Amino acid sequence: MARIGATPEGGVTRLGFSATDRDAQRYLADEARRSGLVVNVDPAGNVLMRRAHGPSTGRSVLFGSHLDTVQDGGRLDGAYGVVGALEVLERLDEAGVETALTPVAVAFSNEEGALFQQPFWGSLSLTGRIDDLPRDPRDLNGLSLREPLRLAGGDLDALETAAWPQGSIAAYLELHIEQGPVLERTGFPIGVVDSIVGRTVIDVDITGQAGHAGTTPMPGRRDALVAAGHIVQATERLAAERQLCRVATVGRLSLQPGSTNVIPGAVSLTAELRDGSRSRLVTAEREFLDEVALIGKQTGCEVTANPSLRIDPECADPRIRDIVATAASRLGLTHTTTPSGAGHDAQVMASAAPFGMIFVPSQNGLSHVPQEYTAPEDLVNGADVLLNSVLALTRG
Ligand code: HGY
Ligand code: MN
Ligand code: MN
Ligand code: MN
Repeated sequence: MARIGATPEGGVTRLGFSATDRDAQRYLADEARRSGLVVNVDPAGNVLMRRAHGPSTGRSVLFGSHLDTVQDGGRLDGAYGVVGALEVLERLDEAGVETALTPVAVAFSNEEGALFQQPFWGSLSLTGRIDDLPRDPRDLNGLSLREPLRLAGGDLDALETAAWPQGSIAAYLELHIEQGPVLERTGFPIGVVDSIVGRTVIDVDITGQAGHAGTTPMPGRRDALVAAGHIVQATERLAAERQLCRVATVGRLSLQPGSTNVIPGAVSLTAELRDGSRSRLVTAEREFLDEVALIGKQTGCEVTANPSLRIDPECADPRIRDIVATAASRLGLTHTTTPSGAGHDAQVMASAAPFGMIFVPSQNGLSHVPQEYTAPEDLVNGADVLLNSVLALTRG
């Protein structure tokens, strides 16, 4: 899988709904079919894999992750959980295991939101949260999602039919690299996730006055990038000094016209705030909006700030946490309880089903970079824990 979208630095660029992402989706589906599994792509572009013969009950246990990556990302974020899920389903099938609930492996579409800026596209659709999605999604270049989604086997006009009926999902499980340093530092091969951080993204547009960089005196300038600089610092302070949220990042910024001898007239940026508490996120957002308005006044720029994403923090289900911990113990693997600072489809699935997550160590805690690495032995351990957890959950 890591060959699809491989970068010279050893990482992967596989942006959601790009041609490369489609290649990965096709490769996955071909592998699953070769193993005798049944593959469907839903209207949101999610790939769903099932056994050809299964229980007649309508309730399912879903497990999987996402195949898309960030720009210049790693090989494992997302893909590990999807490949692991396919392997688990194949093992169940090869062994002829009979289950009470239906095991379904899933590759969610566009989890990262790197090209089409809506993250969790696939899981929000599958859980019926269409109101949280843009009506006419566009990528960073303004191109519509309609055609890329169709090429991926989806259908923008039928998006609401991607939703599963209430109560049809008995549980959701996700296997993922930790993406942080805790497991490696503490020496535990398995992390049992207890909670996932919440996230608010605010789109900020700043309009100043472009002009000649040589002739326009400093007093009275309305430099949109200077205003943006204040906003970047205010974002950092929000978490680092004021501790209103756990972390805060300006990850995207573009300016117009972008010439050495022209005063920047317009800037767009995103501020991303994360915390484990929903109410703290609400407060941090309000404080941020107040501060941004003040910076607009002080710099003479027109500033608009609109939240484009609000994803709640969520807690894993105690019963599923127990099942994962027991599976690890039986395999002779020590485990620790850990929160997730990264977002996951699991927290979106929380609105439809109880969820659990299994973490494996990330070397040097690195992720969203080409250096992302987990030792093969650790990857196998995680997949074994997933297999045994799915066995326990599908028993009913
Ligand atoms: O950004 C995140 O936390 C996740 O990797 N999508
Ligand atoms: Mn990621
Ligand atoms: Mn991920
Ligand atoms: Mn000139």
